[in-house]
Amino acid sequence: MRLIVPALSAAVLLATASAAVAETKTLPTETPADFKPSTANFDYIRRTAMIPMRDGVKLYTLILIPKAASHAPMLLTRTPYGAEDRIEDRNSAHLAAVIGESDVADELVTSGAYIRVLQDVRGKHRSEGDYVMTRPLVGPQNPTKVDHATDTYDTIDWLVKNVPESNGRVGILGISYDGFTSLMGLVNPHPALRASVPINPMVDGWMGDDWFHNGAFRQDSIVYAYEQEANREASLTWYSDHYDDYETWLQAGNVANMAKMHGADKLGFVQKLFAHPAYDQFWQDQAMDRILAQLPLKVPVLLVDSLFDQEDIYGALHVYKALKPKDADNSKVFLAVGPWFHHQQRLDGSRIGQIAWNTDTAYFFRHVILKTFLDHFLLDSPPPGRLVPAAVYETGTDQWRPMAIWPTQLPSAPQKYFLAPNGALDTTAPAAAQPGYEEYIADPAKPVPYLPRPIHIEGKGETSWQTWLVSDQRPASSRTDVLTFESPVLDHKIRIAGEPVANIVASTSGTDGDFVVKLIDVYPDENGRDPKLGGYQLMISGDIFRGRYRNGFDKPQRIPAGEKQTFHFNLPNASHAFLPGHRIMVQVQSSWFPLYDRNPQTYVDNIFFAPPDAYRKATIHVFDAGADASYVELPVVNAP
Ligand code: PG9
Repeated sequence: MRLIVPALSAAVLLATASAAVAETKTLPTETPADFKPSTANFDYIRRTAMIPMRDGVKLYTLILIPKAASHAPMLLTRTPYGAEDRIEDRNSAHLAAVIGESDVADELVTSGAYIRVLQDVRGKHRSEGDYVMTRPLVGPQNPTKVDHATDTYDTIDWLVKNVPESNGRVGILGISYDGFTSLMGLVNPHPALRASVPINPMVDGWMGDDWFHNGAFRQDSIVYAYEQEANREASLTWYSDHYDDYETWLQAGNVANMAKMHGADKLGFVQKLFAHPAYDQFWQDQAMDRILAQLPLKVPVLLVDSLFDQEDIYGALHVYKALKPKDADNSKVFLAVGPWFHHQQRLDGSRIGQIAWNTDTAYFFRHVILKTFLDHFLLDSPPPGRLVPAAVYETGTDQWRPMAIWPTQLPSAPQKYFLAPNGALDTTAPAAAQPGYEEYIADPAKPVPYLPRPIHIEGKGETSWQTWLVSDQRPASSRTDVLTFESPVLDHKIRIAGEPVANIVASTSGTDGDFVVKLIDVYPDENGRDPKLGGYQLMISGDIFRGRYRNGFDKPQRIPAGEKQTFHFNLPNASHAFLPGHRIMVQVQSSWFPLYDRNPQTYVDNIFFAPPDAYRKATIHVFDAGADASYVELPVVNAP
């Protein structure tokens, strides 16, 4: 018995175990080895590809093909913001829901006429490779063999060979950073690239787009660089520690301290910013208007500018200025300028902030200007439609003005408006007077806010950043450190088209300093149908200038304390009519905070690292009499 029991138990155990094995074998996975989702009822085909570049790096590319498409051109956007993040509703059978209004080309694509291609640039999101902020062209700033021009070329080459639904023609378009990549595509372009639409493109980050304006640093650039470069997925967001950005930046002292506090000083681009505060070779080599001016003009381009662009107000019109002279027969360089904030072209364009237009100007842009241009250059058989070389919206009279060339073909005459004693603004030069200047104290401890405080531009439903350029300037004009000069009430309309020029003759008790000049349309004291605009001060054009660059943007120089100096600079392009009953105003101040970093007003080599004791009050004199009178020159149009 004693011998039999274990033998029996072993047999039982063996049987139980083999039953268990058998049971596992008969419970197969419910997931098919090769499942293909059924998308038969979708109105589009979605494909993704890792497109190989010449250096072996593969770029993630999303291709959306309307089922109705055949022989359709491809609209390519190359972005650092995540091709997949551009998709509004990933789970829809309908392309219209998938693309959504975040895409300026949504209506063109959902009509079935175009194929949409979205690509992650190298180093971002699902693409391979290294990320470099607005990667410079191969050359002195980029020792590799690849840049956005080669990546665009290689992508287009792959697309025309691998998307059989296409007609082999490609248009590249995009807003801001994606506008910059649309410009890069014009450098040694692929023969299949037939059109480019850079919208609010970043062109010169030092002169007047995202990073600096005339040498004054835009502090939020650090936040942008952090969110862009801290990791590939852009999943790290900047933390805040005050509701009021004014307080946050004031407490940091200088920009380097702020960067260090967040760890942003470890980021490659932030280090480059700190190493290049002046307009040196680093910036000059990257300015897209300078680059494109040197190259043959091969691809038709529609440059799109926003009159109230809070990020890239400089770029599009400076590329236009560089390229238009090459376009002898007016057939390749087109322009659209609208009354928009940055990227508003894709949204509702019937108003900006408190200022309403009489139509949806963004709808007109997409459905008429953009469509006519793309159809003309990309479709096999374009529908009839008139290509207008330049369509520029004129605020004030609230209308599109078609023209051959902006703005030189308009009968314009520059007209000086002199800053004059007692806050006057006059077209005749003011007589000599005593003391011959207006005075204010610029205190870096109490810089002039660019928006009424608290300044909180991030957050749900927050639009103050988008619309700040049209915000009422009355809070500024009632400060003692802001000078205002105002014309009499106008008895006739004054149209302007082009870049106003600021010529400020001033002295400071410090050894460095900034000047902000704002050209303002003052509404009538009581304003008919829109009473809330009674007395509104609408900035038509305005910018900041860092005084150390008065003798050259690459030549920072100490300002001799107490000596009269001339600060001469262009303001952003304006297309506006000051109407009868309105007044023209110019404001002058020495800070615009925290949008721009504070000038310590004591000359230091690198303002990013200015020590606390360099920040000092300064007494500013702005001359407004006799031969030294400061002025703003307006590009006045002599036509109804
Ligand atoms: N203005 C943004 C940007 C462009 C290029 C470089 C840095 C920032 C943008 O909206 O993409």
